[in-house]
Amino acid sequence: MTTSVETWELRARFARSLSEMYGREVPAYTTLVEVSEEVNADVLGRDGADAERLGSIARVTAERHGAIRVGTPGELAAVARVFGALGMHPVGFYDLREAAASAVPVVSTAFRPIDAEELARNPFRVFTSMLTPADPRFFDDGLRAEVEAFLAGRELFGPELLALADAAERDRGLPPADADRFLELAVAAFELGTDPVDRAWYERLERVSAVAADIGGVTSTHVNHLTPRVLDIDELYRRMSARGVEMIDAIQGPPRWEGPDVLLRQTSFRALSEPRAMREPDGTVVEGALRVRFGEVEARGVALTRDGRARYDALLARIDEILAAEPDRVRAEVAAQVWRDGWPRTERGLFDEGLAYFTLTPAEDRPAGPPPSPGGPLAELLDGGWAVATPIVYEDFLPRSAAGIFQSNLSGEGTRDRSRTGVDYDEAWLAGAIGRTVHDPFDLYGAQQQRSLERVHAVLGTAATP
Ligand code: OOG
Ligand code: NI
Repeated sequence: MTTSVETWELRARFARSLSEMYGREVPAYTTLVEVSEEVNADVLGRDGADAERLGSIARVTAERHGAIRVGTPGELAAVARVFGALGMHPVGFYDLREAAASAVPVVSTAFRPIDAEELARNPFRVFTSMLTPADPRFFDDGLRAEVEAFLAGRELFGPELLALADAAERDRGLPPADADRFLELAVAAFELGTDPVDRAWYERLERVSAVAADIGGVTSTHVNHLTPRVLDIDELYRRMSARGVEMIDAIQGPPRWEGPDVLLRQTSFRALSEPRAMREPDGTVVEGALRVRFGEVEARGVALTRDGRARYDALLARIDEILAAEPDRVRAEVAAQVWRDGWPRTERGLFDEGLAYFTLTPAEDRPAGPPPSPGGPLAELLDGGWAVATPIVYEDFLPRSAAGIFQSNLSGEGTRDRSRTGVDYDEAWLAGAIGRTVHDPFDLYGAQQQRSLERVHAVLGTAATP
């Protein structure tokens, strides 16, 4: 029997091939990756081991997330099979219809590895959105029927790709030749399409929403951005701007401040205009141009608990309130002030208040002999040097930031009929549509922390306090 290419290796190779393809096709992405690597090297030189607190430099350098958009539950189920082959599982449910001010008629999830070990091997993740043509705020009955008919007539992932994907998921890997073929087909499925775009149809959808046109106006899907991870996003923003790349006007997510970085900070630059074959109403095919692929970069912080997340949301709301009342103030400054008032300044503070997740490990240089009070509080183990807490990095996305990223890359506002009520979608609906468990991100982080804590108690011979 030939040794098979294991799931994690398929994922790592897929991420690398996708990155190569994207770099060939979108040169600005290559610049972004170069500048990110420069910044990461500088931060490592400046901060030493601290720079690797939230992931080794090897992981951070290789780390990417991508984003794709599909049209139907069936397409979402198919893409889940492709990602399943790569050890990427649906995590979280995001409703961007509400989060965005412009028309963004999609609901989303993220496909990613869920085990700490798998994440450490390669954390590649893909933010995946599905169009909601059944939502009457965006689509009237006539247009909905046309969109659905158009989507029913296309095939994003062919039978050979899906058969290989199923085999890879079942066997947790593929024989080398099948692995090559699978990766070739999988990467090709996410390249920009070459079929001529029906201009009139595309433009009709664009009037509803540029996202609707990007999804339902063409016959294939494509990666619309691929995001490297950077250790100092403010510095990256400055360097990209200095190179003449026009960035969106802000960094999404938490502000820069002196305390621990939480969750996720992101920024992007506008989609570039790319040549695309267009079919005119009279049937002739001409060269046109579309702006659909853009660049984004992110910095990741510690994962927050439900309480931490509630505080995060409340503080963001507070920033908005202050800015609404005092519109002349600078957002970044207001935000930093609100952060100083609202968060503990140290990781330990986050831990003690139950706001963030940590991995606990027995300290290597712990005192000899058993800890003083074996049933005592965990804080004692940390204070006495028995155990150490390392932050768990946030592996997911933020709906408001995602909406900002979508929005900053749309050509127009689109339209929406606010007098109508939306259709409900939720995590359970998503799970049913794709026939897979949709994992709750909080549960995943919580279980990781809990397992690490149990190990600490087992090693130290201590007991968990209720
Ligand atoms: C996805 C936008 C969301 C992020 O990083 O928050 C996203 C899209 O534009 O399809 O990728
Ligand atoms: Ni993104």
